[in-house]
Amino acid sequence: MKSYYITTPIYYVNARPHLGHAYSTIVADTLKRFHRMLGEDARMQTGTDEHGDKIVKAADAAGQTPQEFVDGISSLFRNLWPQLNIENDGFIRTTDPEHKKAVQVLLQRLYDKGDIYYGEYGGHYCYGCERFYTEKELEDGLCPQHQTKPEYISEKNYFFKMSKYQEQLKQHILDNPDFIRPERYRNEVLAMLEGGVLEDLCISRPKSRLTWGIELPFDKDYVSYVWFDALANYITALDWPNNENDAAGKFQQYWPGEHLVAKDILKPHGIFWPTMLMAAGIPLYKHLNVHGYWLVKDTKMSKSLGNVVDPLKAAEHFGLDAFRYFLIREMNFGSDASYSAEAITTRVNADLANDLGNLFSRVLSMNAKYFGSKVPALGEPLEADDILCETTDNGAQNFVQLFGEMRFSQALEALWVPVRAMNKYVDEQAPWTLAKNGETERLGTVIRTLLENMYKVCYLLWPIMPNSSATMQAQLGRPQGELSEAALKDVINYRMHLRTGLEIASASNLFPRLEMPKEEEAPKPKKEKKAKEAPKQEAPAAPAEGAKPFIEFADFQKLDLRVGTILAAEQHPNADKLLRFDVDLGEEKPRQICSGIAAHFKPEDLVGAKVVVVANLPPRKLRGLESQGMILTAEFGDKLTLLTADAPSGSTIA
Ligand code: ME8
Repeated sequence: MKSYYITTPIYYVNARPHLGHAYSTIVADTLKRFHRMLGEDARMQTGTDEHGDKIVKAADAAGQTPQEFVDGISSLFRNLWPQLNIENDGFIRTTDPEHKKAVQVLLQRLYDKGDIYYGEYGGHYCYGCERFYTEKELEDGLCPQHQTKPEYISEKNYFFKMSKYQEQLKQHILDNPDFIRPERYRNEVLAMLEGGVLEDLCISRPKSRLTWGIELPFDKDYVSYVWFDALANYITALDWPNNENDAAGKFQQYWPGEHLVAKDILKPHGIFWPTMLMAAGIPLYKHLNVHGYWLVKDTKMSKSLGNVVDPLKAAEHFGLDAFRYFLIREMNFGSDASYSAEAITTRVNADLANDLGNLFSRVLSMNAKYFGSKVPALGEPLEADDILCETTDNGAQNFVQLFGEMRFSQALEALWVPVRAMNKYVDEQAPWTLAKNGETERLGTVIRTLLENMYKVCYLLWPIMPNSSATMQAQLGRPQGELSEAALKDVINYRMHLRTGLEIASASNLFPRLEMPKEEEAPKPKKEKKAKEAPKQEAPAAPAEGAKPFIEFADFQKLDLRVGTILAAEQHPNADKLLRFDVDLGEEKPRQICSGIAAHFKPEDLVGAKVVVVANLPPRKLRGLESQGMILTAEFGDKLTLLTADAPSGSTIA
């Protein structure tokens, strides 16, 4: 039997789980279920990342020991997943003794091979990010993520020779175009690999500074860097290294697997982890699947901004399956998406209450009225019946293909083509008229055709809405049996699945309409608050007619203008006027910027251009994509040129 292994990030235990964590974990669960539906031996893995400075600080703040603290929060994650109907097969904690031993084996293997060396390092250390920053990467001397002043630390540490594997990794990505997907993230990683020699990775922290970590097996004065420890979970959870060469063990059975992460942790997964695997002589993962952020009012939902949504409360409020459906349908995998009570209400009412729920409810109650809830026989089909069946067959096939390509939103869209076609078919065939005219055989054929097509759709919805799918299948008199490749092929390829004469449900009310919420009061992001508190200054009158008013020098100084290199450019997927760019501003990750200049430039002509960017505008969503800055242009009549500067990425303009 083919096997399939899907992992989520292991989450930090410095705060409670939120919707972002729930999204990744629900996607992993739907993928596992989808692959079970394909008849594969599918396994899903999640867990918690419990070492490092961040955790020690959070434990201190809570007045607990690190161990007490991590035990408490880790169990919040562990207990949440079943409540969201997530069936993870494993839950790993990086404080598990087996994991610690395995990480030590990995460290020792790299050390013995000569891929770990001892050296001196000085840098600006941000405790929030748990990493060193170079001078260039800081913004006004502050950490770009946390806006706090990092501490300058110079110390001796151990380094992993990441640069040694740079070329090999680049070649692997070039040879395997979907190794990192969607493509924009592959391009980001390639840009990092092509942008100069990789810095070797500092993989230790001296115990004088931090003891909450896994001790290096070759130096008792140091603990492992949290990322080195965390990434290894993907194989230690399969009992590596104990079963490395055991064909019957979990490692051989499931590795290499599939990883699922958001774009925030692209670099550790796209660069650190594959080079670590290369050094250890372990095959690389199959794919790194990268999704975007859930935004609340155009700002990333994150614990540090205090604008998080509690997934359990949302699931309780909207209904668990409706909530799962919304998350999978609403986010275009790879891009950002917006979460709000309005968005979920609109989506659930349209797709579930109106389209799917209404279809089940009206067809089952007509069947009850006209046939005493017994499945009617199929008579001679007419062209309209064949067209409907073809539409459903195509929708089912497209769904399976798109879902397998991680295009979840499009997959569900494809499945809703038959759902809508069925509602239209009811309206056009007007069973009530057939009943009135006594055309019982034709009436039976219409109802039976509908019931059969409804069965196909609800069977396929199981990975996303397991409970509702099972209920709908049972309502049609065919409770879900064993999942297998043959069963799925049968559902997709055959048109008759129900039993004539069998008594089935007489009503269905799975997805009640939701009340549109009153003006939603989401907590305001802290950043926004800060900006509002800044005192307003009246500017003097305009210098000349038609020109803008004078501004204070202090206002000008607030602008963070920087040189950025365009690494990638493409048409915005949802707007003709916009282009989407990845721009290197000398930061850890390139920024995504959307700009309304599509009418003036071809995206491919702009790659490599060094442009001027306003870097401190708050991120804003433009037609579904977050734009993290603005590219400056000069306008004359209807001509537009880009403002460019011949200086390295990240250079400040003053
Ligand atoms: O980074 N939208 O843990 P973490 C979508 N321990 N997904 C989101 C999200 C959002 N707004 N916010 C968080 C770590 N996530 C490390 C990982 S793995 C070896 C170590 C999800 O608790 C998303 O999956 O900060 C993201 O990658 C992850 O939570 C980060 O979780």
